[in-house]
Amino acid sequence: MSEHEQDNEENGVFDLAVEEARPEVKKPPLYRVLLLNDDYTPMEFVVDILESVFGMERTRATQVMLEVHTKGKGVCGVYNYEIAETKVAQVMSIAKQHQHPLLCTMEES
Ligand code: TYC
Repeated sequence: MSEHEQDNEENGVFDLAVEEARPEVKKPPLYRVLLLNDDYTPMEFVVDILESVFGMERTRATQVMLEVHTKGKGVCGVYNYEIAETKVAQVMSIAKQHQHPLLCTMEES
């Protein structure tokens, strides 16, 4: 054993590989907010929701509503967790107030 190693052992010091602290670069996950189709919620009501909750222009809101109507579901927007959760809660609350069965969900994108 070298003199140096002996010294280290006596001092309770060992050679350790130390990794440089890397800057935190992880992006927060994003979530798609989805509207689901049903047979009862009026088209006009869905368009109003897309305008008021998701800030869409009427033409875009109408396109998205028709996509949900024909394909079964559609994306209203992509947000961080907190904002997505808030949008879902807002849609569900307004739909409930008006007694429409409209469903809104979120999924990681
Ligand atoms: N399918 C509904 C109707 O014919 C319209 C509708 C569109 C409902 C989108 C829900 O997320 C929805 N009145």
